[in-house]
Amino acid sequence: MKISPLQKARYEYSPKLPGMLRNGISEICVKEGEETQSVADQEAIKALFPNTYGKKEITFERGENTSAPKKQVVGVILSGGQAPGGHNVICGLYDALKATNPDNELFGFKNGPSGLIDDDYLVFDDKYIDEYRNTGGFDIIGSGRTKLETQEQFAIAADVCKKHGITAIVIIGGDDSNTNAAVLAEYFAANNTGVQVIGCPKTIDGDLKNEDIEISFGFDTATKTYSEVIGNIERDANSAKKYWHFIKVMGRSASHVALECALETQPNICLISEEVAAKKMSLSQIADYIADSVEKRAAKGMNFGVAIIPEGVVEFVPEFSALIAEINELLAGAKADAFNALPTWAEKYEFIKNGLTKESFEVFDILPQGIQQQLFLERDPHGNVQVSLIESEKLFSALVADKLAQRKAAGTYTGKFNPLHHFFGYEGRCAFPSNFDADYCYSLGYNAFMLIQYGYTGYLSKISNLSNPASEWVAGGMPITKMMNIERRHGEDKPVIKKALVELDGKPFKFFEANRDQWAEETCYVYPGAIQYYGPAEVCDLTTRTLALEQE
Ligand code: FBP
Repeated sequence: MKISPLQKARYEYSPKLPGMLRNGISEICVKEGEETQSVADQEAIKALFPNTYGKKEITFERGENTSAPKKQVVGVILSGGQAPGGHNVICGLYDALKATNPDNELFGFKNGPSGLIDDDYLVFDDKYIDEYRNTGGFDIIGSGRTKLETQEQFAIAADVCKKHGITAIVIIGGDDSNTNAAVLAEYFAANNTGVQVIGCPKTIDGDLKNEDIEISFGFDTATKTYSEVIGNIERDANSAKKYWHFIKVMGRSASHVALECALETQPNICLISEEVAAKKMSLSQIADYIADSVEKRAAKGMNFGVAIIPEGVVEFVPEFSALIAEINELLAGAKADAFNALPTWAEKYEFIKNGLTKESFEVFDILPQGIQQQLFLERDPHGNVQVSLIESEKLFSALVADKLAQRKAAGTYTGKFNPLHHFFGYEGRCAFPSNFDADYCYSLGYNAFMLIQYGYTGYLSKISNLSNPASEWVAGGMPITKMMNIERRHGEDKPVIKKALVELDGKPFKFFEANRDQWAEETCYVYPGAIQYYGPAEVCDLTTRTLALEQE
């Protein structure tokens, strides 16, 4: 395999561990803290997790390692969307496991959680691991979105573990995967399998965070990657002075990615879905808000700009959600066949007009035809509209163009508006991890093994104090049940890790809110440039603006 000079150089990078893990395995001791309670619905969660609920928070310290000597055979799984640093979690896990006992083994279950059920795995050795150190991607073993959640799957998992003598499973995933890790841990404990389960917090979306988990890994690198390109686009916009760039960024429902990119690059506009929902903004109001910036900038001779649109924003517009719900209903079951049989768009349009309520039809009618058709063509296997596929960057630029045409007709606007569209998502999920993610992930994996070695199960590997240098980071573990509450999902009450959305009273949003009016009218762009892997720590090891503001 041909490798790039950077990849070769990154093999040599030594990830930084938290100070208390640096003196070698023999000098890591454990300190137990308080017993924990779930963030809400304590009685219900306790009843569902009788064997793993209420355990103590733990931290590691320098001191004599008192863990029981035992051969460990650990299985690791990558779950869900890629996030930079996943390889380093596995490298850290492997290094701690081998440093503890060279006979310990690490199994990698392939292509996500299904690998455990299908008993599809590889066993890591030094040569294999060394090819993936400090690299992006999840190709070391592959990832997948199969959920481990049924009793049948758990029983098969227990058999697979028994067959290989597996003592622990590490699940590297987001909120859903770690919820399932907690359920699996409970099953293994209830059935006396002797298999422990540890989770590691992953997702570029940044929505797996709470008072214990400061940041999910991958968010730092992905947002730096998008910010680099957004900064480049800003500079291009400011050079050519003729385009408005509408840039959609990934992040599923939450707007953490969009907000972080805005804090890094100071664009003219950044929509925050959580604010759209809180203020119950309509599509028309959002379009007016952007058009105001276009108009004010045009009045100063600046017919260019940059707008960041979070991936999930349309779901947060109340009238749009109502429209989607009606469309799902309108095309439920056999009605979809009647609709599909109509030969022309004009006939389909009439069918829609007759099927929707007046309010929803009004919303439908202001959408550009391309988006209207997308709503009826792109359906998921259950027949529902796939909201994530809606090209909201094009939707908003079209709505803004309509607003500006009206203002032109009214004689209040005389500028030019040439929009261009971009979507940044997959570009950032497999970048070489920043030093922060390389260090954080390696530490999460190393720490996960220490949790295993000390006999813990149902815990999330926890590294905190992250806005300080790595030497001051704190390593430990938190019972996953502590992060859970009961939520209604698919018509059922389920114990889940609470998803973190952008907090409108949090410091990152407040900072953005205090500055955005100026950014909307003037050109205040910041050009972050490429991730720096070598050089002074204040350039190379800095984490996100979001985390820095949160910990101010
Ligand atoms: P995870 O929640 O699994 O980390 O994935 C996040 C994400 O990258 C979202 O930002 C995006 O909406 C989604 O995955 C895309 O999924 P897919 O890779 O299946 O297209």
